[in-house]
Amino acid sequence: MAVEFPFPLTPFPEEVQAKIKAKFLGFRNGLVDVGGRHALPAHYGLFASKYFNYKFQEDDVLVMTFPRSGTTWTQEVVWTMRNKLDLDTAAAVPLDARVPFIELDSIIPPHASPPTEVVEHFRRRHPGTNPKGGGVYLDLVDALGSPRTIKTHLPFSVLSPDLVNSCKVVYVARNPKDVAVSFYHQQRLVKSAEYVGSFREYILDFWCQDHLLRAPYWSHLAEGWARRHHPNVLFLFYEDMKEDFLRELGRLNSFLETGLTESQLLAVAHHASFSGMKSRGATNPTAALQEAGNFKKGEADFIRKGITGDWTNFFTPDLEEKFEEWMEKWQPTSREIPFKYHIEKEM
Ligand code: PPS
Repeated sequence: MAVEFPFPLTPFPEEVQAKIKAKFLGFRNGLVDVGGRHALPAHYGLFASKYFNYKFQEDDVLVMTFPRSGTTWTQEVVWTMRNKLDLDTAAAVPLDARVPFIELDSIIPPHASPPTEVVEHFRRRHPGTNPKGGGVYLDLVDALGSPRTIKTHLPFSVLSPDLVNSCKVVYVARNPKDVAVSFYHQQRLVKSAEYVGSFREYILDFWCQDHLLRAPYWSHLAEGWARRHHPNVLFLFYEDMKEDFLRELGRLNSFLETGLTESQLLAVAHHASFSGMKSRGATNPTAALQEAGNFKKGEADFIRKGITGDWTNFFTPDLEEKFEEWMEKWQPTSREIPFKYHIEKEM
């Protein structure tokens, strides 16, 4: 029996909605606050209970992140490791079909359409059902053969309370300054958000106010960090993966029980290198979204720079000061999580 979704969905106050709608052209209906833990487009309400009640399988692995924290990279790594380095399939099938994004139905705006092949796939499985309300991406997850690897940006609290006892979760965190820069570029790029303001406005009016898709950053991180010692959770840092990819692949190998040899891990590292992933053309991770016209032309690539410390190229001293004030507000989590903002030597 379905359990009632435990959080209120509250639209942001009118003046905040007006500010959001003026600068994020994709959020035509504004954003709703989900119990102070997460902000999503209004039509998330259609799916909240489905996600909360979704039963994961014992051999599922969920890649969970706040956006722009290394999700795509980790999806590629985990899929490749769990599929015995099947690079032929990796080359032929886009990552978003191999590792579906479970809540994408609640992000694609009601005025836009999911890629045709995703809708057709749904129609074949559910003749006569309306794909709009049915959850075409949720259905991609349902249709996936075992062992499934699944992407989510949802925090733990809005998924099944029993999640960590049902399957494994790889939680990836990245320092908030690089996330802010990367998210700024991504929110300009994706038409579902279509941010049209400056970086300055983005930081002052949206990020530091937590008036942002998926905000608050720190509550998401706090939920992941609190579960880091659970045997079914592996908490990774993007910066550690940049610093010593093989070491982190070793940790994944133990956690996922994939039993790969040293030379196989080297092959995974090669396959999931930044340059490899950026250049994979038609099979790149976001091929379907790109083909469906979901990306705005003239913006930075989805797989952009892939470095630590790019924030220093965007933050002026006064923006940094405001950002630090925002970090203070989110103590103790913002002090507890030991982020690196620069790394000596990137791989
Ligand atoms: S999303 O939109 O939330 O799914 O984005 P996400 O995949 O979490 O994060 C995107 C950032 O990760 C970088 N990236 C990588 N870094 C290192 N190595 C590899 N292989 C790699 N693949 C993606 C990507 O470039 C984004 O960071 P920025 O700083 O914007 O370059």
